[in-house]
Amino acid sequence: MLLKDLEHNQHEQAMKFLSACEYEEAAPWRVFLLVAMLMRVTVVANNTFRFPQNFSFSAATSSYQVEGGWNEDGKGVNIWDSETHKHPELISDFSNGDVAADSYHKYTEDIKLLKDLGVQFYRFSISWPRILPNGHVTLVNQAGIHYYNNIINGLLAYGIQPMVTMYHWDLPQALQNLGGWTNIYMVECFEDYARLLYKLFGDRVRWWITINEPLIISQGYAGEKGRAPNINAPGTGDYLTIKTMVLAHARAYRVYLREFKDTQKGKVGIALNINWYEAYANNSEDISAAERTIQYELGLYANPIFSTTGDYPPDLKERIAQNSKAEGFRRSRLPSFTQQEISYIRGTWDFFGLNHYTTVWALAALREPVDLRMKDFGAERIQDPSCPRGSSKWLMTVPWGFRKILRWIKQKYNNPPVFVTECGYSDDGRLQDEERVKYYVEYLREMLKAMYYDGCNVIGFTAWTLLDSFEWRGGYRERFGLFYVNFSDPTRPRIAKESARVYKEIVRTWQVPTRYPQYSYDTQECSPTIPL
Ligand code: PNW
Repeated sequence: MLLKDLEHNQHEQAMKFLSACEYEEAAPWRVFLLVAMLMRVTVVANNTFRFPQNFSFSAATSSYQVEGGWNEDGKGVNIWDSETHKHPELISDFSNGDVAADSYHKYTEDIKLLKDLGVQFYRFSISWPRILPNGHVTLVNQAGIHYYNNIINGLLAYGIQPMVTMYHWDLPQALQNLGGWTNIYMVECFEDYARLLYKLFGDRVRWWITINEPLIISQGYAGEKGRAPNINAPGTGDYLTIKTMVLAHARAYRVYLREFKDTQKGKVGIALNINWYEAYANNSEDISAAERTIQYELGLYANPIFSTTGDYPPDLKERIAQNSKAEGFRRSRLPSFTQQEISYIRGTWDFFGLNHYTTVWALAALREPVDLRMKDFGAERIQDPSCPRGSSKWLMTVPWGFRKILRWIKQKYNNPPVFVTECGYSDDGRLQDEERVKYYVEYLREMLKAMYYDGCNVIGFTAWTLLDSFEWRGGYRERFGLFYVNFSDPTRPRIAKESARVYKEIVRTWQVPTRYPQYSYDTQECSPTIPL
Protein backbone atom coordinates (compact mmCIF):
# COMPACT_ATOMS: atom_id res chain seq x y z
CA MET A 1 0.00 0.00 0.00
CA LEU A 2 1.26 3.49 -0.78
CA LEU A 3 1.90 5.77 2.14
CA LYS A 4 -0.69 8.20 0.89
CA ASP A 5 -3.37 5.47 0.80
CA LEU A 6 -2.46 4.48 4.28
CA GLU A 7 -2.75 8.06 5.37
CA HIS A 8 -6.13 8.35 3.72
CA ASN A 9 -7.40 5.09 5.25
CA GLN A 10 -6.32 6.11 8.67
CA HIS A 11 -8.02 9.47 8.39
CA GLU A 12 -11.13 7.67 7.39
CA GLN A 13 -10.89 5.24 10.30
CA ALA A 14 -10.31 8.06 12.75
CA MET A 15 -13.33 9.94 11.36
CA LYS A 16 -15.61 6.89 11.61
CA PHE A 17 -14.41 6.43 15.11
CA LEU A 18 -15.14 10.03 16.03
CA SER A 19 -18.72 9.87 14.77
CA ALA A 20 -19.29 6.61 16.67
CA CYS A 21 -18.18 8.40 19.80
CA GLU A 22 -20.93 10.96 19.50
CA TYR A 23 -23.43 8.29 20.53
CA GLU A 24 -21.43 6.62 23.22
CA GLU A 25 -19.63 7.63 26.28
CA ALA A 26 -16.01 8.34 25.48
CA ALA A 27 -14.37 5.69 27.63
CA PRO A 28 -10.70 6.41 28.42
CA TRP A 29 -9.52 3.56 26.21
CA ARG A 30 -11.43 5.05 23.31
CA VAL A 31 -9.76 8.39 23.78
CA PHE A 32 -6.44 6.59 23.96
CA LEU A 33 -7.19 4.75 20.73
CA LEU A 34 -8.19 7.93 19.00
CA VAL A 35 -4.99 9.67 20.03
CA ALA A 36 -3.00 6.66 18.84
CA MET A 37 -4.78 6.74 15.47
CA LEU A 38 -4.27 10.44 15.00
CA MET A 39 -0.63 10.18 15.96
CA ARG A 40 -0.17 7.56 13.29
CA VAL A 41 -1.82 9.84 10.79
CA THR A 42 0.61 12.64 11.61
CA VAL A 43 3.64 10.47 11.36
CA VAL A 44 2.64 9.00 8.06
CA ALA A 45 1.67 12.41 6.73
CA ASN A 46 5.17 13.64 7.47
CA ASN A 47 6.51 10.67 5.63
CA THR A 48 8.54 9.63 8.63
CA PHE A 49 7.74 8.19 12.01
CA ARG A 50 8.47 10.09 15.16
CA PHE A 51 9.68 8.18 18.18
CA PRO A 52 7.01 7.88 20.88
CA GLN A 53 7.19 10.52 23.56
CA ASN A 54 8.43 8.26 26.33
CA PHE A 55 11.07 6.60 24.15
CA SER A 56 14.73 6.65 25.29
CA PHE A 57 18.04 6.88 23.47
CA SER A 58 21.28 5.57 24.85
CA ALA A 59 24.89 4.85 24.03
CA ALA A 60 26.89 2.01 25.55
CA THR A 61 30.36 0.82 26.50
CA SER A 62 31.74 -2.02 28.62
CA SER A 63 34.39 -1.92 31.31
CA TYR A 64 37.13 -4.07 29.79
CA GLN A 65 36.67 -2.49 26.36
CA VAL A 66 37.17 1.14 27.46
CA GLU A 67 38.52 1.49 30.98
CA GLY A 68 42.16 0.43 30.90
CA GLY A 69 43.75 0.87 34.33
CA TRP A 70 43.97 -2.92 34.31
CA ASN A 71 46.10 -3.19 37.44
CA GLU A 72 45.48 0.19 39.08
CA ASP A 73 44.24 0.98 42.57
CA GLY A 74 43.67 -2.58 43.70
CA LYS A 75 41.75 -4.02 40.72
CA GLY A 76 41.99 -7.82 40.50
CA VAL A 77 42.93 -9.72 37.33
CA ASN A 78 40.11 -10.78 35.01
CA ILE A 79 39.97 -13.51 32.37
CA TRP A 80 40.56 -11.01 29.55
CA ASP A 81 43.69 -9.67 31.23
CA SER A 82 44.91 -13.27 31.44
CA GLU A 83 43.94 -14.23 27.91
CA THR A 84 45.39 -11.20 26.16
CA HIS A 85 48.61 -11.32 28.18
CA LYS A 86 49.17 -15.04 27.70
CA HIS A 87 47.85 -15.36 24.16
CA PRO A 88 48.20 -12.09 22.26
CA GLU A 89 48.13 -14.16 19.06
CA LEU A 90 44.41 -14.75 19.62
CA ILE A 91 43.75 -11.02 19.13
CA SER A 92 43.85 -9.78 15.53
CA ASP A 93 46.39 -7.00 16.23
CA PHE A 94 48.05 -8.63 19.28
CA SER A 95 46.62 -5.87 21.46
CA ASN A 96 44.88 -5.86 24.83
CA GLY A 97 42.74 -3.69 27.09
CA ASP A 98 45.53 -2.61 29.46
CA VAL A 99 44.95 1.05 28.57
CA ALA A 100 42.11 0.81 26.03
CA ALA A 101 40.34 4.20 25.69
CA ASP A 102 41.62 5.07 29.18
CA SER A 103 38.13 5.78 30.47
CA TYR A 104 39.41 4.92 33.95
CA HIS A 105 40.99 8.37 33.83
CA LYS A 106 38.94 10.10 31.17
CA TYR A 107 35.40 9.33 32.34
CA THR A 108 34.49 12.99 32.88
CA GLU A 109 35.28 13.64 29.23
CA ASP A 110 33.12 10.65 28.23
CA ILE A 111 30.21 12.00 30.26
CA LYS A 112 30.52 15.31 28.38
CA LEU A 113 30.34 13.45 25.08
CA LEU A 114 27.12 11.83 26.25
CA LYS A 115 25.76 15.17 27.32
CA ASP A 116 26.63 16.55 23.92
CA LEU A 117 24.84 13.66 22.18
CA GLY A 118 21.76 14.46 24.23
CA VAL A 119 21.02 10.83 25.10
CA GLN A 120 18.74 9.98 28.02
CA PHE A 121 20.80 6.94 29.08
CA TYR A 122 24.36 5.71 29.31
CA ARG A 123 24.78 1.97 29.43
CA PHE A 124 28.12 0.97 30.97
CA SER A 125 29.35 -2.05 32.86
CA ILE A 126 30.99 -2.56 36.22
CA SER A 127 34.20 -4.52 36.30
CA TRP A 128 33.59 -7.25 38.88
CA PRO A 129 37.26 -7.53 39.90
CA ARG A 130 37.59 -3.75 40.21
CA ILE A 131 35.02 -3.96 43.02
CA LEU A 132 35.84 -7.48 44.25
CA PRO A 133 39.45 -8.29 43.32
CA ASN A 134 39.10 -12.01 44.16
CA GLY A 135 35.48 -12.29 43.06
CA HIS A 136 34.19 -12.85 46.60
CA VAL A 137 32.60 -10.21 48.82
CA THR A 138 35.21 -10.80 51.50
CA LEU A 139 37.52 -8.20 49.97
CA VAL A 140 36.03 -4.96 48.69
CA ASN A 141 38.10 -2.43 46.76
CA GLN A 142 37.14 1.11 47.83
CA ALA A 143 38.88 2.73 44.86
CA GLY A 144 36.61 0.77 42.53
CA ILE A 145 33.51 1.92 44.38
CA HIS A 146 34.77 5.48 44.21
CA TYR A 147 35.29 5.25 40.45
CA TYR A 148 31.75 4.03 39.70
CA ASN A 149 30.24 6.51 42.17
CA ASN A 150 31.93 9.27 40.22
CA ILE A 151 30.50 8.03 36.93
CA ILE A 152 26.98 7.64 38.30
CA ASN A 153 26.99 11.02 40.01
CA GLY A 154 28.52 12.69 36.96
CA LEU A 155 25.78 11.26 34.72
CA LEU A 156 22.96 12.25 37.05
CA ALA A 157 24.34 15.78 37.30
CA TYR A 158 23.65 16.07 33.55
CA GLY A 159 20.29 14.34 33.79
CA ILE A 160 21.54 11.15 32.14
CA GLN A 161 20.21 7.85 33.52
CA PRO A 162 22.79 5.17 34.24
CA MET A 163 21.94 1.71 32.93
CA VAL A 164 24.39 -0.62 34.61
CA THR A 165 25.50 -4.00 33.32
CA MET A 166 26.77 -6.13 36.19
CA TYR A 167 28.66 -8.56 34.01
CA HIS A 168 30.08 -7.83 30.57
CA TRP A 169 32.57 -10.71 30.24
CA ASP A 170 35.43 -9.63 32.56
CA LEU A 171 35.19 -12.44 35.11
CA PRO A 172 37.59 -12.32 38.07
CA GLN A 173 40.35 -14.81 37.28
CA ALA A 174 39.99 -16.18 40.82
CA LEU A 175 36.48 -17.41 39.93
CA GLN A 176 37.59 -18.85 36.61
CA ASN A 177 40.11 -20.88 38.61
CA LEU A 178 37.08 -22.59 40.15
CA GLY A 179 35.66 -23.41 36.72
CA GLY A 180 34.00 -20.07 36.02
CA TRP A 181 30.44 -20.30 34.69
CA THR A 182 30.62 -24.11 34.38
CA ASN A 183 30.49 -24.22 38.18
CA ILE A 184 26.99 -23.86 39.62
CA TYR A 185 28.65 -22.26 42.65
CA MET A 186 28.86 -19.11 40.51
CA VAL A 187 25.16 -18.56 41.21
CA GLU A 188 26.07 -17.85 44.84
CA CYS A 189 28.99 -15.62 43.91
CA PHE A 190 26.83 -13.64 41.48
CA GLU A 191 24.10 -13.23 44.08
CA ASP A 192 26.58 -11.76 46.57
CA TYR A 193 28.07 -9.46 43.95
CA ALA A 194 24.66 -8.29 42.73
CA ARG A 195 23.44 -7.58 46.25
CA LEU A 196 26.54 -5.52 46.92
CA LEU A 197 25.95 -3.46 43.76
CA TYR A 198 22.33 -2.76 44.69
CA LYS A 199 23.49 -1.68 48.15
CA LEU A 200 26.27 0.53 46.86
CA PHE A 201 24.65 2.12 43.82
CA GLY A 202 20.95 1.22 43.86
CA ASP A 203 19.92 4.47 45.50
CA ARG A 204 20.82 6.13 42.18
CA VAL A 205 20.76 3.38 39.55
CA ARG A 206 17.25 2.46 38.35
CA TRP A 207 18.12 0.23 35.41
CA TRP A 208 20.13 -2.95 35.85
CA ILE A 209 21.29 -5.56 33.38
CA THR A 210 22.50 -8.75 35.03
CA ILE A 211 24.47 -10.49 32.27
CA ASN A 212 25.48 -9.32 28.82
CA GLU A 213 25.10 -11.91 26.05
CA PRO A 214 25.22 -15.29 27.79
CA LEU A 215 25.35 -16.89 24.33
CA ILE A 216 28.72 -15.31 23.56
CA ILE A 217 29.95 -16.09 27.08
CA SER A 218 29.06 -19.77 26.60
CA GLN A 219 31.10 -19.79 23.38
CA GLY A 220 34.19 -19.08 25.49
CA TYR A 221 33.70 -22.61 26.80
CA ALA A 222 32.99 -24.10 23.36
CA GLY A 223 36.35 -23.70 21.68
CA GLU A 224 35.55 -20.47 19.82
CA LYS A 225 39.02 -19.00 19.43
CA GLY A 226 39.67 -15.68 21.08
CA ARG A 227 36.80 -15.75 23.55
CA ALA A 228 38.00 -15.90 27.15
CA PRO A 229 38.40 -18.20 29.03
CA ASN A 230 39.11 -20.14 25.86
CA ILE A 231 38.01 -23.57 26.98
CA ASN A 232 37.31 -26.14 24.35
CA ALA A 233 34.30 -28.20 25.42
CA PRO A 234 31.53 -27.64 22.84
CA GLY A 235 28.24 -29.31 23.65
CA THR A 236 29.15 -29.93 27.30
CA GLY A 237 31.13 -27.09 28.91
CA ASP A 238 29.09 -24.39 27.20
CA TYR A 239 25.83 -26.11 28.22
CA LEU A 240 26.89 -26.17 31.87
CA THR A 241 27.34 -22.38 31.69
CA ILE A 242 23.82 -21.89 30.30
CA LYS A 243 22.17 -23.33 33.38
CA THR A 244 24.49 -21.41 35.71
CA MET A 245 24.00 -18.07 33.94
CA VAL A 246 20.23 -18.34 33.67
CA LEU A 247 19.99 -19.22 37.37
CA ALA A 248 22.45 -16.49 38.35
CA HIS A 249 20.35 -13.95 36.47
CA ALA A 250 17.18 -15.18 38.19
CA ARG A 251 18.87 -15.06 41.58
CA ALA A 252 20.01 -11.46 41.07
CA TYR A 253 16.48 -10.53 39.94
CA ARG A 254 14.86 -12.17 42.97
CA VAL A 255 17.30 -10.59 45.41
CA TYR A 256 16.33 -7.21 44.02
CA LEU A 257 12.65 -8.00 44.20
CA ARG A 258 12.87 -9.20 47.80
CA GLU A 259 15.30 -6.73 49.29
CA PHE A 260 15.48 -3.57 47.21
CA LYS A 261 12.65 -3.02 44.76
CA ASP A 262 10.24 -1.47 47.25
CA THR A 263 12.66 1.25 48.21
CA GLN A 264 14.76 1.66 45.07
CA LYS A 265 11.98 1.15 42.50
CA GLY A 266 14.32 0.10 39.73
CA LYS A 267 14.15 -2.44 36.91
CA VAL A 268 16.24 -5.54 36.29
CA GLY A 269 16.69 -7.25 32.93
CA ILE A 270 19.20 -9.23 30.89
CA ALA A 271 20.85 -8.39 27.54
CA LEU A 272 20.48 -11.19 24.98
CA ASN A 273 22.06 -11.05 21.55
CA ILE A 274 20.44 -12.55 18.49
CA ASN A 275 20.79 -12.24 14.73
CA TRP A 276 17.82 -12.68 12.49
CA TYR A 277 18.06 -16.06 10.73
CA GLU A 278 16.42 -16.06 7.34
CA ALA A 279 15.57 -19.41 5.75
CA TYR A 280 17.83 -19.85 2.74
CA ALA A 281 15.16 -21.52 0.62
CA ASN A 282 11.45 -21.35 1.03
CA ASN A 283 11.07 -24.99 2.01
CA SER A 284 10.13 -26.60 5.29
CA GLU A 285 13.65 -27.93 6.02
CA ASP A 286 15.28 -24.51 5.78
CA ILE A 287 12.43 -22.76 7.55
CA SER A 288 12.73 -25.10 10.52
CA ALA A 289 16.54 -24.87 10.43
CA ALA A 290 16.26 -21.08 10.76
CA GLU A 291 13.74 -21.36 13.58
CA ARG A 292 15.88 -23.94 15.38
CA THR A 293 18.92 -21.69 15.15
CA ILE A 294 17.05 -18.80 16.76
CA GLN A 295 15.80 -21.14 19.48
CA TYR A 296 19.33 -22.42 19.99
CA GLU A 297 20.95 -19.00 20.18
CA LEU A 298 18.18 -17.08 21.91
CA GLY A 299 15.52 -19.51 23.14
CA LEU A 300 17.86 -21.49 25.39
CA TYR A 301 18.33 -18.30 27.43
CA ALA A 302 15.09 -16.43 26.82
CA ASN A 303 12.52 -19.21 27.06
CA PRO A 304 13.22 -20.05 30.73
CA ILE A 305 12.89 -16.35 31.63
CA PHE A 306 10.34 -14.79 29.24
CA SER A 307 7.98 -17.56 28.10
CA THR A 308 4.81 -18.31 29.99
CA THR A 309 5.75 -21.98 30.38
CA GLY A 310 9.35 -21.43 31.41
CA ASP A 311 12.17 -23.97 30.86
CA TYR A 312 14.21 -24.49 27.69
CA PRO A 313 12.37 -24.59 24.33
CA PRO A 314 10.77 -28.08 24.41
CA ASP A 315 11.81 -29.22 20.91
CA LEU A 316 15.41 -28.31 21.46
CA LYS A 317 15.52 -29.81 24.91
CA GLU A 318 14.21 -33.06 23.48
CA ARG A 319 16.60 -32.99 20.53
CA ILE A 320 19.66 -32.50 22.77
CA ALA A 321 18.46 -35.22 25.13
CA GLN A 322 18.04 -37.64 22.18
CA ASN A 323 21.44 -36.80 20.74
CA SER A 324 23.08 -37.22 24.14
CA LYS A 325 21.48 -40.63 24.59
CA ALA A 326 22.55 -41.81 21.15
CA GLU A 327 26.10 -40.70 21.95
CA GLY A 328 26.17 -42.85 25.09
CA PHE A 329 25.68 -40.09 27.67
CA ARG A 330 23.58 -41.20 30.64
CA ARG A 331 21.77 -37.90 30.78
CA SER A 332 21.28 -34.89 28.54
CA ARG A 333 24.38 -32.76 28.00
CA LEU A 334 22.08 -29.81 28.61
CA PRO A 335 21.62 -29.87 32.39
CA SER A 336 17.93 -29.74 33.19
CA PHE A 337 16.08 -27.43 35.55
CA THR A 338 13.94 -28.86 38.36
CA GLN A 339 10.26 -27.87 38.48
CA GLN A 340 11.12 -25.57 41.33
CA GLU A 341 13.90 -23.92 39.34
CA ILE A 342 11.59 -23.51 36.35
CA SER A 343 9.12 -21.49 38.41
CA TYR A 344 11.91 -19.61 40.16
CA ILE A 345 13.37 -18.42 36.81
CA ARG A 346 10.12 -17.79 34.92
CA GLY A 347 9.10 -14.12 34.93
CA THR A 348 12.40 -12.75 36.24
CA TRP A 349 12.39 -9.71 33.97
CA ASP A 350 11.24 -6.11 33.94
CA PHE A 351 12.37 -5.56 30.35
CA PHE A 352 13.98 -7.49 27.49
CA GLY A 353 17.46 -6.19 26.62
CA LEU A 354 18.12 -6.95 22.96
CA ASN A 355 21.52 -6.75 21.27
CA HIS A 356 21.07 -7.00 17.52
CA TYR A 357 23.52 -6.42 14.68
CA THR A 358 22.96 -8.54 11.61
CA THR A 359 21.13 -11.21 9.63
CA VAL A 360 22.44 -14.62 8.61
CA TRP A 361 20.90 -17.28 6.35
CA ALA A 362 20.17 -20.74 7.70
CA LEU A 363 19.57 -24.00 5.91
CA ALA A 364 19.27 -27.66 6.82
CA ALA A 365 22.68 -29.13 7.65
CA LEU A 366 24.76 -30.25 4.68
CA ARG A 367 28.02 -31.27 6.34
CA GLU A 368 28.86 -33.84 8.95
CA PRO A 369 28.68 -31.93 12.21
CA VAL A 370 32.15 -30.94 13.39
CA ASP A 371 31.20 -31.04 17.07
CA LEU A 372 28.36 -31.96 19.41
CA ARG A 373 27.03 -28.44 19.38
CA MET A 374 26.60 -28.34 15.61
CA LYS A 375 24.77 -31.67 15.75
CA ASP A 376 22.35 -30.13 18.26
CA PHE A 377 21.30 -27.13 16.21
CA GLY A 378 21.60 -29.03 12.97
CA ALA A 379 21.77 -26.13 10.55
CA GLU A 380 24.25 -24.30 8.37
CA ARG A 381 24.59 -20.59 8.91
CA ILE A 382 25.82 -18.78 5.86
CA GLN A 383 26.66 -15.31 4.67
CA ASP A 384 27.83 -13.83 1.41
CA PRO A 385 31.20 -12.07 1.40
CA SER A 386 30.07 -9.77 -1.42
CA CYS A 387 27.28 -8.25 0.68
CA PRO A 388 27.78 -4.84 2.30
CA ARG A 389 29.74 -5.21 5.50
CA GLY A 390 32.22 -3.33 7.64
CA SER A 391 35.39 -4.45 9.30
CA SER A 392 33.82 -7.27 11.35
CA LYS A 393 33.36 -10.13 8.96
CA TRP A 394 30.23 -11.37 10.71
CA LEU A 395 28.44 -8.02 10.43
CA MET A 396 26.43 -7.36 7.27
CA THR A 397 24.03 -4.44 7.03
CA VAL A 398 20.58 -6.09 6.69
CA PRO A 399 18.06 -3.60 8.12
CA TRP A 400 14.88 -5.64 7.47
CA GLY A 401 16.19 -8.44 9.69
CA PHE A 402 15.89 -6.09 12.68
CA ARG A 403 12.16 -5.74 12.13
CA LYS A 404 11.75 -9.49 11.75
CA ILE A 405 13.55 -10.36 14.98
CA LEU A 406 11.57 -7.75 16.90
CA ARG A 407 8.39 -9.32 15.57
CA TRP A 408 9.63 -12.79 16.51
CA ILE A 409 10.25 -11.67 20.10
CA LYS A 410 6.84 -10.04 20.26
CA GLN A 411 5.14 -13.23 19.12
CA LYS A 412 7.11 -15.67 21.22
CA TYR A 413 7.24 -13.80 24.52
CA ASN A 414 4.00 -11.88 24.61
CA ASN A 415 5.29 -8.50 23.52
CA PRO A 416 7.53 -7.59 26.45
CA PRO A 417 9.00 -4.08 26.63
CA VAL A 418 12.20 -4.33 24.59
CA PHE A 419 15.07 -1.98 25.27
CA VAL A 420 17.53 -2.35 22.40
CA THR A 421 20.70 -2.48 24.48
CA GLU A 422 23.13 -2.69 21.54
CA CYS A 423 23.07 -2.07 17.81
CA GLY A 424 25.88 -0.77 15.65
CA TYR A 425 28.37 -1.11 12.82
CA SER A 426 32.14 -1.48 12.59
CA ASP A 427 34.64 0.05 10.17
CA ASP A 428 38.28 1.16 10.24
CA GLY A 429 37.65 4.23 12.39
CA ARG A 430 37.19 6.86 9.63
CA LEU A 431 35.60 10.16 10.64
CA GLN A 432 33.41 10.34 7.54
CA ASP A 433 31.69 7.09 8.44
CA GLU A 434 28.93 7.07 5.84
CA GLU A 435 28.28 3.36 6.08
CA ARG A 436 27.64 3.64 9.82
CA VAL A 437 25.27 6.55 9.21
CA LYS A 438 23.36 4.50 6.63
CA TYR A 439 23.30 1.56 9.03
CA TYR A 440 21.72 3.58 11.84
CA VAL A 441 19.30 5.38 9.51
CA GLU A 442 18.04 2.13 8.01
CA TYR A 443 18.01 0.09 11.22
CA LEU A 444 16.08 2.80 13.05
CA ARG A 445 13.58 3.04 10.20
CA GLU A 446 12.99 -0.70 10.40
CA MET A 447 12.66 -0.50 14.17
CA LEU A 448 10.01 2.20 13.79
CA LYS A 449 8.11 0.02 11.33
CA ALA A 450 8.22 -2.81 13.89
CA MET A 451 6.81 -0.42 16.46
CA TYR A 452 4.10 1.32 14.40
CA TYR A 453 3.07 -1.35 11.90
CA ASP A 454 3.69 -4.50 13.93
CA GLY A 455 2.94 -3.17 17.40
CA CYS A 456 6.27 -4.19 18.93
CA ASN A 457 6.78 -2.67 22.34
CA VAL A 458 10.23 -1.11 21.86
CA ILE A 459 11.00 1.36 24.65
CA GLY A 460 14.60 2.37 23.95
CA PHE A 461 17.53 2.21 21.56
CA THR A 462 21.22 2.04 22.40
CA ALA A 463 24.02 2.77 19.97
CA TRP A 464 26.96 0.40 20.30
CA THR A 465 29.24 2.06 21.01
CA LEU A 466 30.05 5.49 22.38
CA LEU A 467 33.77 5.19 21.72
CA ASP A 468 36.12 3.22 19.54
CA SER A 469 37.34 0.56 21.94
CA PHE A 470 38.97 -2.82 22.40
CA GLU A 471 36.84 -5.05 20.20
CA TRP A 472 37.76 -8.35 21.90
CA ARG A 473 39.41 -10.68 19.39
CA GLY A 474 39.10 -7.93 16.76
CA GLY A 475 41.50 -5.77 18.81
CA TYR A 476 41.48 -2.12 17.70
CA ARG A 477 40.92 -3.05 14.06
CA GLU A 478 37.15 -3.15 14.33
CA ARG A 479 35.86 0.28 15.32
CA PHE A 480 32.24 0.64 16.42
CA GLY A 481 32.46 4.11 18.02
CA LEU A 482 30.37 7.21 17.40
CA PHE A 483 33.57 8.89 18.57
CA TYR A 484 36.97 8.14 17.12
CA VAL A 485 39.79 7.40 19.57
CA ASN A 486 43.43 7.67 18.59
CA PHE A 487 45.02 4.69 20.33
CA SER A 488 48.58 5.64 19.41
CA ASP A 489 48.26 8.93 21.27
CA PRO A 490 48.91 8.46 25.02
CA THR A 491 46.20 11.04 25.80
CA ARG A 492 43.61 9.04 23.84
CA PRO A 493 41.81 12.03 22.31
CA ARG A 494 38.17 11.54 21.24
CA ILE A 495 36.81 13.07 18.02
CA ALA A 496 33.19 13.03 16.87
CA LYS A 497 32.51 11.06 13.71
CA GLU A 498 29.78 12.01 11.24
CA SER A 499 27.59 9.31 12.83
CA ALA A 500 27.82 11.09 16.21
CA ARG A 501 26.39 14.22 14.57
CA VAL A 502 23.57 12.30 12.92
CA TYR A 503 22.75 10.40 16.12
CA LYS A 504 22.64 13.68 17.98
CA GLU A 505 20.26 15.08 15.38
CA ILE A 506 18.01 12.03 15.71
CA VAL A 507 17.88 12.44 19.47
CA ARG A 508 17.20 16.17 19.15
CA THR A 509 14.50 15.97 16.46
CA TRP A 510 13.01 12.67 17.69
CA GLN A 511 12.96 11.29 14.18
CA VAL A 512 15.22 9.86 11.50
CA PRO A 513 16.30 12.68 9.16
CA THR A 514 14.25 12.66 5.97
CA ARG A 515 17.12 13.85 3.77
CA TYR A 516 18.56 10.34 3.61
CA PRO A 517 17.16 8.29 0.77
CA GLN A 518 15.90 4.80 1.31
CA TYR A 519 19.13 2.88 0.82
CA SER A 520 18.68 -0.37 -0.94
CA TYR A 521 20.03 -3.40 0.85
CA ASP A 522 18.44 -5.81 -1.48
CA THR A 523 19.74 -9.12 -0.33
CA GLN A 524 18.36 -10.82 -3.41
CA GLU A 525 21.63 -9.71 -4.94
CA CYS A 526 23.53 -11.58 -2.27
CA SER A 527 23.86 -15.29 -2.63
CA PRO A 528 25.11 -16.52 0.69
CA THR A 529 27.65 -19.28 0.23
CA ILE A 530 30.18 -19.07 3.03
CA PRO A 531 29.70 -21.14 6.16
CA LEU A 532 30.27 -19.02 9.26
C1 PNW B 1 28.67 -7.69 21.36
N1 PNW B 1 28.05 -12.04 16.66
O1 PNW B 1 29.26 -8.89 21.01
C2 PNW B 1 29.24 -7.29 22.70
O2 PNW B 1 28.27 -7.15 23.70
C3 PNW B 1 30.12 -6.09 22.66
O3 PNW B 1 31.00 -6.10 23.75
C4 PNW B 1 30.86 -6.03 21.33
O4 PNW B 1 31.81 -5.01 21.28
C5 PNW B 1 29.81 -5.84 20.25
O5 PNW B 1 28.81 -6.82 20.31
C6 PNW B 1 30.39 -5.82 18.85
O6 PNW B 1 30.98 -7.06 18.56
C7 PNW B 1 28.91 -9.62 19.91
O7 PNW B 1 28.97 -12.74 16.14
C8 PNW B 1 29.89 -10.36 19.30
O8 PNW B 1 26.89 -12.09 16.16
C9 PNW B 1 29.61 -11.17 18.23
C10 PNW B 1 28.31 -11.22 17.75
C11 PNW B 1 27.31 -10.47 18.33
C12 PNW B 1 27.63 -9.67 19.40
